[in-house]
Amino acid sequence: MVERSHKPSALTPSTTGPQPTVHSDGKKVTASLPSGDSVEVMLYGATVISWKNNGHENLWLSSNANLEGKKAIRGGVPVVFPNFGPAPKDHATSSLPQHGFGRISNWEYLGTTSSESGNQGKGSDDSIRLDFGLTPNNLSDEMKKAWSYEFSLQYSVTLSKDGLQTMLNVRNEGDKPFDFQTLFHTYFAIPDISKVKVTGLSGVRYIDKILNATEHDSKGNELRFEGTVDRVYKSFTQDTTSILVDDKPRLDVIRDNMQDTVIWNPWKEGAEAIADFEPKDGYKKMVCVEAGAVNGWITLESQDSFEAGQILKSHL
Ligand code: TA6
Repeated sequence: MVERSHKPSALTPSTTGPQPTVHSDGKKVTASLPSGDSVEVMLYGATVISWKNNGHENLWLSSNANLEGKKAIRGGVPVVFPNFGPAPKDHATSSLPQHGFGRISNWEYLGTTSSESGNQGKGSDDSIRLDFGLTPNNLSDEMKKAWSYEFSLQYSVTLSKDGLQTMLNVRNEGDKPFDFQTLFHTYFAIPDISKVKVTGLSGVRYIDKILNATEHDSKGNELRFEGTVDRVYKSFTQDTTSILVDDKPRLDVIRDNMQDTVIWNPWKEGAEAIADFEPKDGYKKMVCVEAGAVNGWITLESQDSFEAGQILKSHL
């Protein structure tokens, strides 16, 4: 059982007015605000698979995504922990799979907290937080053996009128330090990749995974897509990366205590090679903009904790 600093409070009925609703069926937790905005989170991987605002779906989910807990979910917001990409051979994570165990473990649903708007007296709640936890007790024997550290993760997904926030708290519960990386592998739904540009990249160096992991300076502030893109933009000073469609702001990713952003689109060839990526031309309708701490490793000493996250804002 994950110990929590703030235990879930039951939804406190406000004086009057509509309340957020939460439903959990043991596999998935769904929350909605009175405005109709909603979020759906699978316990498998604590993967957010849907985030809607003003009737629009902001996340891309493969039509062939496995939602049965057999495979990392292809789409939404998979949580990468404790290694990003293939684990390096000479590292404590070396026996773990690509992107670690966070996205392929069954998390515990810890509960819900709601907060009221400044709408005194009107009682309209304007945000709802869902908390999920993961400890070694939740790992498969194979994963526990592959990474035998004492840790606890608390993942909080907060839906508000202003957007969706995801925060990860990592705590070292053991007596030896460990290294980790983490990232929110967010698949955004977009209408047409040829009309998309990503901005906020000015002056940021990146590692280009399709050019043998060589380092480059980003030329200008924006990135357009004309083929496979798989880049790690590292050590940002500005905290916001934006997705524009037809030059109009569509989505913002605001990093909190995370220095890196991965940008990925597999394009036609990549999509063909990924069995659960469907439809195959779905690469035209998605782009991954992934806030993370993946350049190097964070070392967490015994009993220390680390917290970081992102805020996603939709302009729709
Ligand atoms: O975050 C980008 C990336 O690491 C790419 O290199 C890419 O292959 C992708 O993630 C998808 O990885 P997955 O293990 O989900 O197939």
